[in-house]
Amino acid sequence: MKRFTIGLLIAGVTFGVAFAAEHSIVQKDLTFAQSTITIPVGDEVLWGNIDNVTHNIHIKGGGEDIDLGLQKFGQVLKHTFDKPGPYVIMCTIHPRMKMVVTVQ
Ligand SMILES: [Cu+2]
Repeated sequence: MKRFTIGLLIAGVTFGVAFAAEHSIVQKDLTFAQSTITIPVGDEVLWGNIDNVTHNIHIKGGGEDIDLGLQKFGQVLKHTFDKPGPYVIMCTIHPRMKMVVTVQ
């Protein structure tokens, strides 16, 4: 019985870790490849700039206002979303570049 309980506990921990995932979104032609994405709390979003210009990632929502800085061609910026809510992601260099990450 004890052995069984420990086995379940280990399986539970493994299961929990397997659930944290990464979501990749590229920036191309001055747009985000996806305008919206819905992810679970704790997941990470990666933005990859494949435009031949410099972009920026600015995150607003969930009581947070985060600037990940400048992002040159080929560079990947990432952020882990630990709190639920809608987040507006934008490029401050090209203000028309926007997307929404919904964390639930
Ligand atoms: Cu930009």
